[in-house]
Amino acid sequence: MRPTQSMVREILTHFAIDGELLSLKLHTEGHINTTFFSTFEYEGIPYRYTHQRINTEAFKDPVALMKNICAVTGHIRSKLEGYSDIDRRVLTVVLTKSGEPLFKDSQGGYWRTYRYIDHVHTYNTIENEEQAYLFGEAVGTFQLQLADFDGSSLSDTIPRFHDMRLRYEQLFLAIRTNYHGRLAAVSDELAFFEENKRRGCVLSDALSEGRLPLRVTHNDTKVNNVLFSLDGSEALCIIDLDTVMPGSSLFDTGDMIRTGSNTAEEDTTDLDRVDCAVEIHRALLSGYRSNATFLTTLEEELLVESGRTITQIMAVRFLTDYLNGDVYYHTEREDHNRDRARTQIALMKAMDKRWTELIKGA
Ligand code: GN1
Ligand code: MG
Repeated sequence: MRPTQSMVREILTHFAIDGELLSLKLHTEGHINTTFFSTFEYEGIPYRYTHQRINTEAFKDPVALMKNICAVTGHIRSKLEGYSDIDRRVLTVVLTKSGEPLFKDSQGGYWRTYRYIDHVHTYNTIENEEQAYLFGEAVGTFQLQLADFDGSSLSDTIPRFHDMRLRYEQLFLAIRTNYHGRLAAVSDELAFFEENKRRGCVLSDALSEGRLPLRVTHNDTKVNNVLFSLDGSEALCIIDLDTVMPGSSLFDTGDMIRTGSNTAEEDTTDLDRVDCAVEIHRALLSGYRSNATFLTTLEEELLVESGRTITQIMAVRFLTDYLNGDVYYHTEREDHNRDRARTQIALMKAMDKRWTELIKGA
């Protein structure tokens, strides 16, 4: 159940925020957590905040999750000493009045607050090569900032999050259950997944066999999780740190390619608009490489493949949720998850059509 305005107003009184609440608004994007934006006035100046109720179906241990986030943002902050606009380059957690990163409400919901980073742009699709380069740079910067962070101190907020074998097991379970009777509507998609299963497991298998290094990665580097400066000259900050945990660098490049190179939005119903923009793809990778100076030969070799793999894993996850009756992702229409899955499949097909160009440009 979505919390009412008056519930949220009460919850906000438990955070260490000065001033008087001027406005509170529900944010409707984001597939997992419930998000509100607020403005408080203190000594005549407005200050904005982001408040989120953590989805505990997705994130079973919100306390461990916030411990990760506090540690990671602290580490990134230490790398940014000297920047005058440090608060625009890394998220700031606002603690509760008793000094905790989370407030537990009377119904058992877990809430957190961040300072809102203002005067920025976000995009659902990349518009040009300059933006793509900046996006790539930002993903590389994020990984570089965390290159010397001890990953063993982090909890897995969602275990085996990018493990394709697990995602296929979950799909097969949803097919066997067919609880919502939606199976007949997706036979083409399932045939496509069957054909692509083996190839889709390349990253997961290389990681579990120790051929790819385990790094500290973001795991949700979709384009609208990046804040760009208003003048368009910089990608300042990557937000949404819930899934920062040990993983492969290729999970991040993959989601960057999936969301950055697609010419259409993730959930378009007009599949003719879906394509993989070759020049944008090239710019994403060159921006990324300019900072990701640590890649092994195999990581380098699998960069282009990572875009295809992560597109596939999202396709599988969206379709699984469709079969399960839309229990994981927020949806706004009946076939929303099926449409999302179809878009991802269309993007994979577009990548395949352009594969030679993509490899050449990389
Ligand atoms: C979810 O939280 P949000 O909307 O940034 C999902 C990602 C998917 C994404 C697809 C915890 O991200 O894995 O890539 O939707 N996050 C989780 O848009 O499942
Ligand atoms: Mg997220």
